[in-house]
Parts: sequence; C-alpha cells; structure tokens
Amino acid sequence: MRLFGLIWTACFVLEETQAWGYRNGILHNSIWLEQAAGVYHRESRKGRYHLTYLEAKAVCKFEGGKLATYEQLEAAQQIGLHVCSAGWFDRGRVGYPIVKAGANCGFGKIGIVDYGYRLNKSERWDVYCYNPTAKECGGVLTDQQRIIQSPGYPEEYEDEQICYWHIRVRYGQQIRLRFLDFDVEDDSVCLADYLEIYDSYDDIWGFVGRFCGDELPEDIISSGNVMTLKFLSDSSVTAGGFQLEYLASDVPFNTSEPLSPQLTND
Ligand SMILES: [Ca+2]
Repeated sequence: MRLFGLIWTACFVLEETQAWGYRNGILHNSIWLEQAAGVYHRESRKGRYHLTYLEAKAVCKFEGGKLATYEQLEAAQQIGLHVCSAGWFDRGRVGYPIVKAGANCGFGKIGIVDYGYRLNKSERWDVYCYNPTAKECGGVLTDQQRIIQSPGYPEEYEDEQICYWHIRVRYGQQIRLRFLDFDVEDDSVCLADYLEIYDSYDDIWGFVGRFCGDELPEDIISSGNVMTLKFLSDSSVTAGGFQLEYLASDVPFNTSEPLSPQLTND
C-alpha cells in the first residue's frame, strides 16, 4: 500500500511537471503567482480546478510545504492575498481569499469565501499551500518602497527560474519602477531569459514591456496601485541579474522627477 502510494505520487508529480508550459500563449505557472505570509495559491498545471484533495496535498508536499490552515489563509488575506479561485486547504475545506469586492468574485464579500468541509474529497479544486521558508523568488509586496532583485543577486541568476512579484500598494496610489542594474541573457527578441512588466494584477493584461540584455530600462510608472513583474530564465546561459526599486506615491508621478525621495536639509 505504501509502495502504491509512492508510485502514485511519483506518477502524479511527473505528470504535473510535464504539463508545465505554454497554454493559450501564456506560460502557465502559478507556484509563486500569489504568495503572502507563506501561503500561496496553486492550480494543477493542467489548468484550473483539476486537483482532488489527495492531489492537492501532494502538490504542497512536493514543494516542501503542506496545505494551509484556515487561520494561515486568513492571515494571508489580511495582508493582501487576493485570489479568485477556490482551493483546498487543511482538513478538506475549500475556499478562497478576497481583498477587493468584485461583481464576479466572492459574491461582494471580503475575507475568506468559505465553501466549508467537503464530504466528497474527489471534487476538483485548486489548492492553498503553506510554506514560509521556500520563497526563492517573487511574492506579494505591499511596502511603500522596496528593492527587487533577481534570485541570488548580486550573483548570477540560475537556469529555469520563474518569479512573479506582485506590487500592491494603497488604492489610489501609483507605483514607479527604477532600474538600478540590469543584465539578462541577451537575444534579439528576448525569448531566452527576460523580465516582463505588467500594469495589472496578473501577467495577462496591461503588458508594458519585455526586457533582456544589459541596457538599463527607463523608469516605468503604473496607472493604478498594482503591478506585476515576471522573470523567466531558460535552461542555459545565465547573466548578472537585475536590481530595481519601486516607490509608491499618493500624488501622480511627474516623469521628470527622480524616483527616490531626495532627503535634503532645507
Ligand atoms: Ca538563459
């Protein structure tokens, strides 16, 4: 029985790994897409709502974590985790965290939308895992100002990295990105390694640009209070990596101003 379990897990994980990749022109990976307080949302690489309770457990375990508890999900929601997809969490419960009420998600509710303990563990949902130590890259950033670096910076980044950073500042604020250092494997159309910037909650809408090479990109200013950064490296050739700083502001940015608040004595 134990051996069967082991084989099952190995087959499941292998299948999950193979299903990784592009779907509808979008590289599909949600491991680090949403993460706060060690909690992150994960869907099967086959797509949304494909995981049974047993499979959901295996996904979290494979990544060194476990199913999030209701309390952990609640703590993550309180610092900004907002995912419009129901997932398994500890003890066979299903739900999702909502920060901003919307017509299409959460029935206008803010907090944990709770579907309760499911009797049928073969139902298929996404999953919410908890792993406070595995944050290699990416995450949800809610600070007013912060430095973002490629994994391992100032060392070279590694092959096959996928990081998502979600910057979420107060409603009504704007975000300005300033690049401090930039060196990503160069190719003419940035197909190998790249950093992409989105003026939105995800990597589907609001595409701003894709960057590679060693030319320092210009400052980028958001239209709203959220931005998404995605860094991807392929299986060969790395480079020095990047470092950038973001700053939030209550008043619209003047494009001629420097990003950092200048501390002067006057
Ligand atoms: Ca590369």
